Amino acid sequence: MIRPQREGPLTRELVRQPGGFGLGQVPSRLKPDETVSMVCGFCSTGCSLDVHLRNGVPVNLTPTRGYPVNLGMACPKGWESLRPLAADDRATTPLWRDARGRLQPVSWPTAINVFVEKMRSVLDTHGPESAAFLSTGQIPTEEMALLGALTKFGMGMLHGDGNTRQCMATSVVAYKQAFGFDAPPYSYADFESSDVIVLWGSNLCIAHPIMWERVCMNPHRPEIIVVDPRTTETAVAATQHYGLQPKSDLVLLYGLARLLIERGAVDRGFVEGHTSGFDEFVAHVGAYDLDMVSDATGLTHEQLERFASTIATGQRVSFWWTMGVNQSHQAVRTAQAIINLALMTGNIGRPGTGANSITGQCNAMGSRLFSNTTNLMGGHDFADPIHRAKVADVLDIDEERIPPRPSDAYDQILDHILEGRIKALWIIATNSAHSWINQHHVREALSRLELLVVQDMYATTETAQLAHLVLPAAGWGEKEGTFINSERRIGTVKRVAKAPGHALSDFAIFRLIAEAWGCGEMFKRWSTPEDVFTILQELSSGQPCDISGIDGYRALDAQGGIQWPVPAGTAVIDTERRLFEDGRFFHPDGRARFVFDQPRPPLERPGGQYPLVLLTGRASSAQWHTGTRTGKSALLRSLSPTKPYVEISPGDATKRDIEPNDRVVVRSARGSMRARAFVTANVAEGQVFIPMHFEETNRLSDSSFDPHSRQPSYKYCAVEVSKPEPADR
Ligand SMILES: Nc1nc2c(c(=O)[nH]1)N[C@H]1C(S)=C(S)[C@@H](COP(=O)(O)OP(=O)(O)OC[C@H]3O[C@@H](n4cnc5c(=O)[nH]c(N)nc54)[C@H](O)[C@@H]3O)O[C@H]1N2
Ligand SMILES: Nc1nc2c(c(=O)[nH]1)N[C@H]1C(S)=C(S)[C@@H](COP(=O)(O)OP(=O)(O)OC[C@H]3O[C@@H](n4cnc5c(=O)[nH]c(N)nc54)[C@H](O)[C@@H]3O)O[C@H]1N2
Ligand code: SF4
Ligand SMILES: [Mo]
Repeated sequence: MIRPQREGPLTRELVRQPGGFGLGQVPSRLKPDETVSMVCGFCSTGCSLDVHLRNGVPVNLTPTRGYPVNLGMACPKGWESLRPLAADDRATTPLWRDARGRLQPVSWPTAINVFVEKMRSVLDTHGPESAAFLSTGQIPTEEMALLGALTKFGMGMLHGDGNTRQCMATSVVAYKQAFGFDAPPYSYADFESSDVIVLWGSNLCIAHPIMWERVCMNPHRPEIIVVDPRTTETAVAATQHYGLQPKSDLVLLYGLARLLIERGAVDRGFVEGHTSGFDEFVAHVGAYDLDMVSDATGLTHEQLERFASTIATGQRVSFWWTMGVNQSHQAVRTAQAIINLALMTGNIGRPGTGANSITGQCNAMGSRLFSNTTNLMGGHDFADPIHRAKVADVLDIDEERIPPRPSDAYDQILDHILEGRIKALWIIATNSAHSWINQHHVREALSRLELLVVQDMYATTETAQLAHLVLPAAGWGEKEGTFINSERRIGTVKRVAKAPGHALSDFAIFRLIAEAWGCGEMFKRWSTPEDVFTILQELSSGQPCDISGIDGYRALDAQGGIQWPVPAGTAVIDTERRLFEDGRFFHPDGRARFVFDQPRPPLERPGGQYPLVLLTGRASSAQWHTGTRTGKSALLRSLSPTKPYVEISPGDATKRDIEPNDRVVVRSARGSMRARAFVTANVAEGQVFIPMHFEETNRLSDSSFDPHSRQPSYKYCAVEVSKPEPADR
């Protein structure tokens, strides 16, 4: 039996008020019949939603009219945002796995006590590398920052990463090396002012439907080019679709660069004035002639010529990329090859241009800047003594508390667990046992832990079901803070509903743990999310992501969100801003760099037993990742298939005697899953597609990573599809 030992004032307050008022959570300042605007908690578009209260309870919501992002629109997930809060399987009390292996309700003081006792025992016995955390791009920045500071500076952990590794790590590294800082340069207004829009590995219609609406508002009759091996919803709506061979993007990009050079489409003035490494790049792409590029990509000479000439003749060309680029074995160099096209043609820093990485989760950008995982909070560098001194000074902590190196990456954390070096893991707001690549690997790792803590809105997620300790968390709408969207816009989220049962905001949970750990003093300034926002402003000062000039949450609400940077003293803050209008980048010499490399083949090639390439990704605008939230809405469920299926081309189906809707088995060298055959010409012969929303999908995927970003290559592995054999039935 574990008894509460450390009961500080916060814990005592919690015992008095189980709902958690006062625990760093600003008590609701709302009027009972108010309408409250706040940023959506699903994707990185960052739409604003108006939540309507009646008698203090949210009854409905509508998209905010005049908000500069969504202009009165929302996608199905946004409209249904309140539904997941009321689900039956919300985690309402902490759960601890008893001696018989069952998760049993325990009180908060007991849960916190177990957490501190076990975590401390692991760290004391085995050192700072023996416990780690995995966090998320889906909680407010203030919560992420508190978690990152608590674990690394308070508890003395060295390693912590997040699901943004699965998603944005590639863009972070690509931008840092090319621009000198992780800085997506655009504003959504650029969707409306381009005359050529290139969507690379991005299914905007499904994954960012409101950004697609912005594309549709473009009055310049733009050429819309989609580069995707599949004929996606976005490809169908485009004016040009290039259905290249999967993972041949890098060769295609170098081939396009060569064609543009040959046509004299280089903006010499821009290249000479603002970049470095162009001559070397020209020499590098010389080898990528039409025959070679056509062989590698499967595109004809005519297609390649047309693609290049559309870019060459465009006045305002914008390049946008998402997971078709970031989730690859050579993702960083591919993203940089896109950046190179924008730089060499001078398509950056002007309206309607840019090398623009579209973010995934609602607050992935907050995580990139402030989670204290890969970067020291505020876009700083753990290895830089000046940065460590600055952060220590702002936070008023001993510099020795800041580790001199960044955390290991997600996959390395899992490897360390398998090697027995990491013994305790704290997972917050991510569902690794569904979403991580190669499920055998992650499930094996999680089963070896002495302590697995899962902090989630639901106790029913695949990952929570494996936990020793489940901490029940409030969700979007039940707490306060800020999110940063794809175009660097900071907006607020608010508490319009009370979390069910004893669930607490992540912020309150982190504060309780800080107090019980004995480092509450370190966080005395961190008592409300808005207090933390002020600290983050101070930390950001002087950085490219400087937000010290924002006058608190009130200013964010008054202005329809504010894009970073906003240095102190900024007199007028424009609603839409893009970076690099002065041609100055963040490297010390002010120049952007051409970065390039030799293309490499993927780790696993189709052939023999597994002749097909498996692509994975999003399937509908109504489904969010592992479905823990969207699966709770009957409306959203009715808008998307709920049973596993595999998209297969008519030719491949015929070869295998597979009819539409047949039951099939999909196998890879890792494992297998059952599915229905969806026979469609939208996938090319030799390729199949399975949505990531099914738990089984990552049983097939292969542990392959980009070497620079360590982002998983989710969109390429070898499989076979067949009718079930007697043994499968
Ligand atoms: N409805 C909905 N919206 C979402 C999400 C969701 O779960 N549901 N998730 C959000 C998140 S976190 C993210 S990261 C984004 C992801 O947004 P997207 O990246 O747009 O979505 P995906 O479907 O993962 O991948 C995009 C495309 O990459 C293509 N692709 C695969 N391999 C290659 C290749 O080798 N080359 C090229 N050029 N393309 C390739 C796939 O066919 C797919 O159509 O969506 C966000 N929005
Ligand atoms: N095969 C394949 N796999 C993929 C991808 C792919 O394209 N193909 N895409 C990858 C990408 S880009 C991403 S981003 C990941 C996403 O992978 P995950 O992060 O694992 O997916 P989610 O379902 O969004 O999980 C978020 C979890 O947080 C919980 N949650 C929500 N809000 C809160 C909160 O406020 N507090 C707490 N404590 N919990 C909360 C939810 O209930 C849910 O369990 O998947 C990756 N996996
Ligand atoms: S597009 Fe994204 S941010 Fe907008 S309503 Fe839909 S899920 Fe929310
Ligand atoms: Mo993502």
